Amino acid sequence: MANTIFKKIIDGEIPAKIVYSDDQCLAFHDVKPQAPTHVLVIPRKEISSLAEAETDDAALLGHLFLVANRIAVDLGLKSGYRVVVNCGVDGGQTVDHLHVHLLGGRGLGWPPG
Ligand code: DGP
Repeated sequence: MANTIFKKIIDGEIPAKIVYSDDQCLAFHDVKPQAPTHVLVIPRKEISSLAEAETDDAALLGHLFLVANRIAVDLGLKSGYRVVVNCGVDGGQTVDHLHVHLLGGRGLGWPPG
């Protein structure tokens, strides 16, 4: 798997505004926020996309979502938020390291573009 920008953040090679970290994942503010709060939750394990996740990753995937909710609570997103996983070219994925977007702080339209 390619050494992505997110792997460099995990390894501390490039800086990020980290909001949460544990032995399984890391969360940091998106450099190009699409909402007042825009955080990325990424597994430390290198999984290129949701399409590449395996059955053994089930607990890890669940953990990412629970961490996203914990961050939403910590950041005061009382009126709601959205979590998004972009997958592949049509999904708009640009970084080939699985990540969960946590977006909040404004009303979010539906359907997405
Ligand atoms: P996606 O399109 O789903 O692959 O989202 C990738 C996101 O990653 C995008 O919203 C911008 C963000 N991003 C890209 N490079 C960096 C970086 O170096 N630092 C941070 N914090 N975010 C980045």
